[in-house]
Amino acid sequence: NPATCWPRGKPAYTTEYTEEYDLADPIGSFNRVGRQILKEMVDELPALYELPQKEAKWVEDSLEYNTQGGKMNRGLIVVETGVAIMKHQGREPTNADLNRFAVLGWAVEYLQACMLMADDMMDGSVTRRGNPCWYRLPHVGLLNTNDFLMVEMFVYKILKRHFGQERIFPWLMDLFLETTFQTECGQLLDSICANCELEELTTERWTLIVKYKTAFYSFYLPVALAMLVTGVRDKKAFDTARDALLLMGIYFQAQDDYLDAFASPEVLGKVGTDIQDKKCSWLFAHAYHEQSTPEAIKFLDEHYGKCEVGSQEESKIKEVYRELGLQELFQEYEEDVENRLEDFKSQVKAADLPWSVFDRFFQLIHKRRK
Ligand code: DMA
Ligand code: MG
Ligand code: MG
Ligand code: MG
Repeated sequence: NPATCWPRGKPAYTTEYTEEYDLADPIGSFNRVGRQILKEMVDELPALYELPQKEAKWVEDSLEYNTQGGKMNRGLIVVETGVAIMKHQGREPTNADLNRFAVLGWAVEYLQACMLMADDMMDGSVTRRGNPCWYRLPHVGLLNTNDFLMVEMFVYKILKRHFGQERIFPWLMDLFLETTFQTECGQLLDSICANCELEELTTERWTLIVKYKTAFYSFYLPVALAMLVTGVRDKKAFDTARDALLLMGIYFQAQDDYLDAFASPEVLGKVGTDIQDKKCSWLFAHAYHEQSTPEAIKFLDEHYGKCEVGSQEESKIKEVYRELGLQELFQEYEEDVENRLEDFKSQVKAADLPWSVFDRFFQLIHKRRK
């Protein structure tokens, strides 16, 4: 590209993968690619962008802090799905294939990191992955805004470096841009709840919020990437995969909402803020609309979104959730999702996709405790 080929150095492409990607050590191998990508991204900052050492180090620290140390479910799924699709096609993935799946997995992890950095600031959260949120560190503060924008751009740097010379590059770009926008729409729907009447925080609104803020980027994106890069081109296959994955993604956020109230912060790595933030959570929407009693509504009207984290009122709201039988209702919902997912089996097979991908993804999250 004549417009971006700087005089001070050209964009570098990584086309060869010399390190062995060992599928017997999926996490170790995936992490190794993560280290390589982080290094590639940081190393070119002084030459290409004239960043002095101090600033390059800042970016390195931010990437280190925000992109590493998660469960990496989304990233690992890209690799697993890529392998499963190639085998389904009767092909054996090469070492380069495996490394490239992992690179796309890391692009998803970077997108996730940027979304979480922005989310924690908007939600007023205190901890993430067992550490203080990045924006909470005294030397970071509002600089977090630039840091998460940079992490977002690193998604495209990863794509350009590793896929920039391939025909599917514009499709990968488009998928990431589209998914990012969907997530931002979801975050808007989620954040505007603070300005809504409790009456408006319904289970329908909840479904819309979580489909956009979570399901597309966490579930459809990793699988769609693996499909694109293994040569799947059938629109029907993408439509079918999307339907099944959105169901799982919506369930995943229901779990996140449930754990926000009922999991211990030590296990979860974060302190729940949904009650203080007046979120349209799965628990609240069901408590206020589906399972409500006049007493519960009265208490929620008085205190929901108005009490502090760790306050007596917050504990009482969780008590109300319990009394309304929401823990039991959640278990019913879980079973319902499991059954509805089974219904997709024939469609997925008809679309010539390996069912194992969907099954595995579901097993990974089903009844999770963190
Ligand atoms: C997460 O919603 C959505 C995005 C796009 C990060 P959330 O605020 O419930 O997530 P968490 O509980 O991890 O802060
Ligand atoms: Mg949050
Ligand atoms: Mg949020
Ligand atoms: Mg949450």
